[in-house]
Amino acid sequence: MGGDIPRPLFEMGKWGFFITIEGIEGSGKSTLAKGLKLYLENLGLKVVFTREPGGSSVGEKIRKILLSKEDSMDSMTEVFLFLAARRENVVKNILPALQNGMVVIADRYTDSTLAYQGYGRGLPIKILRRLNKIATKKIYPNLTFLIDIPPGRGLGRKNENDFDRIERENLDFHKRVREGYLRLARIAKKRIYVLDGTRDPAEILEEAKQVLYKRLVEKKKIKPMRGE
Ligand code: T5A
Repeated sequence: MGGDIPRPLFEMGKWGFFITIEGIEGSGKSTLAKGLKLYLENLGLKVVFTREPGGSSVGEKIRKILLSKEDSMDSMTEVFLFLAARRENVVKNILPALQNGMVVIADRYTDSTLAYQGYGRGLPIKILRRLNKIATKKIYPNLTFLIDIPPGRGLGRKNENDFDRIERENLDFHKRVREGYLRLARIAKKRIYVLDGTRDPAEILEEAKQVLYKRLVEKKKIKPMRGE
């Protein structure tokens, strides 16, 4: 199993490996990201963690605007802000790390826009895909973990008083986002791996580690060295 492999049994190719983690509110994305980062570092890999919205200095400022409870905003304004933050993150963090053969773990990326602004808000998926393409310079993940959990359960892990602007949306909105994510996973079967988020975090991490290990080897972005 991947976790038992001592370092440095891997050598990274020139171009790194890009992992994104997706799911509704409180599904356990940050928890999984931390576990995977540690796992990969123990394999001797250089890992960059980033989150969206955010990740860059400009992106973190945009995050504050996007999640502020004070302001309401037009759905398309929201899209442009998420994409502006994404563009900065790609240019400043994701692309340079991949070009330097690192593994990038992103807590949310393009699928969030499709799930929330597309399926949640009802904006046309086709247009959002096109905008994502422009914002990302066509840098797409090698592997995406979608942590699936019923909305009530995810939101129930958080303090209602601290809910941000999007968390405050009604349950139907969050249900549409969840269904949207599952639809995206059916469309992109090879890239998106669905994890049952209702289980214990350690169990979820173990399954993700196994899948990740296989994908790294299959993709030949990372080559097992002698003795493997
Ligand atoms: N958004 C984002 C868009 O609408 N469009 C976009 O394009 C983008 C990029 C971002 C918001 O912006 C929206 C989506 C979001 O509404 P955020 O803070 O990044 O906000 O997203 P959240 O999902 O709100 O992040 P959270 O940190 O709240 O949730 P996580 O990361 O999914 O969950 P995590 O790991 O922090 O865990 C939450 C709690 O649950 C516990 C943890 O210990 C923690 O207390 N937990 C578990 N408990 C039981 N069982 C498990 N398996 C657990 N895993 C974690």
